[in-house]
Amino acid sequence: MSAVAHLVDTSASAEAEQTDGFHLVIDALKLNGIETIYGVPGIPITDLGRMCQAEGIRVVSFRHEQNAGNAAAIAGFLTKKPGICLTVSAPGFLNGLTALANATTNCFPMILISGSSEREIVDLQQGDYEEMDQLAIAKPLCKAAFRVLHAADIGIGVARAIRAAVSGRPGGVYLDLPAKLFSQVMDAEAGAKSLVKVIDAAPAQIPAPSAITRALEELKNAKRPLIVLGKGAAYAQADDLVRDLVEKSGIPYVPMSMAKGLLPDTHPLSAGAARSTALKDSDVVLLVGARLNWLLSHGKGKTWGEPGSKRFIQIDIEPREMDSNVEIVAPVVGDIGSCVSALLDGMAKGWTAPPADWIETLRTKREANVAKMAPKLMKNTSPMDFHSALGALRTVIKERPDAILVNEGANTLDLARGVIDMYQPRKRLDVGTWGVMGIGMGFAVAAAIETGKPVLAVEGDSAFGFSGMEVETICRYNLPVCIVIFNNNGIYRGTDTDPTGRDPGTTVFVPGSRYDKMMEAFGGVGVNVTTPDELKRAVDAAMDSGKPTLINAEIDPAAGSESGNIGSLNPQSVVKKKK
Ligand code: ADP
Ligand code: TPW
Ligand code: MG
Repeated sequence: MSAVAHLVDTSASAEAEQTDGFHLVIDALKLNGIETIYGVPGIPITDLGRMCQAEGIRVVSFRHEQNAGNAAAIAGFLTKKPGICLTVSAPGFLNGLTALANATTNCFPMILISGSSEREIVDLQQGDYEEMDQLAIAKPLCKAAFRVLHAADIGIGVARAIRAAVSGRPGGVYLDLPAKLFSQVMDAEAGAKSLVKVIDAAPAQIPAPSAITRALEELKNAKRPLIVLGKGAAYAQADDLVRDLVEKSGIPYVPMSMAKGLLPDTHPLSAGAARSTALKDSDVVLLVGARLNWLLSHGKGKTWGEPGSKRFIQIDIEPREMDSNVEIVAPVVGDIGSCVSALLDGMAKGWTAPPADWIETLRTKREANVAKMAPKLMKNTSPMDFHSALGALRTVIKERPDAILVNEGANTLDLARGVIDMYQPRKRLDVGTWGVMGIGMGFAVAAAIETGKPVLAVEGDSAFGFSGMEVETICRYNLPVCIVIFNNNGIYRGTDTDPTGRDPGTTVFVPGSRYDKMMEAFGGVGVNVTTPDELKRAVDAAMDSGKPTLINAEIDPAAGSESGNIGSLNPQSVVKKKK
């Protein structure tokens, strides 16, 4: 039997071979190189999952759709192919939708495929099982949304979803598949012909030569140029070109969080450890796959020094990103590989390295900052604080640069980002543009599945709670994931109290919780540690063995600060209420 022709009716009266919606969906996905699906089973997609598995697609079943969705999203980021999340209707769809919206916000290619209930009943609002107008709800939260009503359109529907997810600025796509579609039967040969193999799903977008000339002029006139690398640059997988751009231009760079490791953080031109000075004192800034959103203070304000002191050049595949916050004097619209390659061609015709005093200023600042931090990272005390614990993990990643670091929390996130150097591209996965909690276990599962590399998930105790049930998934699939919980007994700190004395404070958890026991419940390894040395030993053991491991790292409950590094965004009441 061919890959696309499945015998549905085996009775003697059957004349032609037939296929159905189930098989057509699977064949369409396989034809387009989809190898893995992340999801949660149930009506009407239980059989779809089973049949995908039988047909050789890897199906990773989660405990909650949001985590499956986050897995799909980060699979998309890591592979440049759309990550697929499969859910049931209404509640399952809604659970997956947060991840779809987050993927869209972060420019990760992902397709949320949800089963849905009968159109006739939904549209008359007659109360079907899990009734919901899912397409309408998904639309404002993703890049594109499609519904397929006829088996003969499945090929086109899947093709459109794939193209929409990965072409141009990548993002989330919703594909609505009503229950009735799956059992629709059609002639197998016609079905096979209806499938579409997407050719050149994310075509190169070549920048205009005039845009390149303009950008090079700006860079040549700069006295204190700076490159900012964003996660778009990491996504583009143009690693050698990006490295050449930095090294051949001699321009220092600052990596955004998920662009860390695109060049090693120890690179002589990295100004990561002198970030504030680099942003404030630079005069011309080349943004490569990084938006001037809140994470870059919208390109203005104190962060960027004197008003009018900056000229921005921006490389981005999305034309409308230009001038979104401040004027972009040299927009370079195209894919990062093509744009950087064109800049390098232009530079080859004549280029002078930036003034030495600028490089020296940043190097001095960087060395001073690194020296200031060093003693904090070496303390071997108990209870641990964030720095002493992170000092141990920094060494782990230095010794195992191919491991993938997943990171979420507040202090646990902000301090780990600064302390843990990354050495290879796309090894740091975190909360991204929204600063969303709950990505941890979904990202960890997909990182392990998609890359086969060991994963170290460094999680605030609160952050972990958003996806913690997936430790069962990690054990079930026996993934090489080591979770370290920075257990400071709460959100930001573990010291809050209820002024009335009635309840626990709103930001604290059960004191002395032992998250390691959760892992043991499912057959994984659980370890409780109280010193940086113990922590390092436990992580090394986990990574050597590849066994699912959860390490509960006891952190001083008083060590953190409110909202980590972004306390300035946290409104606080200044009004004292009279009793
Ligand atoms: P960061 O948070 O690291 O600063 P952002 O998510 O804000 O990064 O920005 C990523 C940018 O990269 C987006 O504007 C997106 O359009 C762009 N982008 C994504 N992929 C590519 C690509 N292949 N070529 C060019 N730009 C890209
Ligand atoms: C979906 C708000 C930001 S950070 C955080 C919360 C709840 C947890 C911080 O505590 P944690 O880290 O993880 O223990 P630490 O080291 O500082 O103690 N809901 C969502 N996303 C966000 N960002 C929040 C709530 C938040
Ligand atoms: Mg905490």
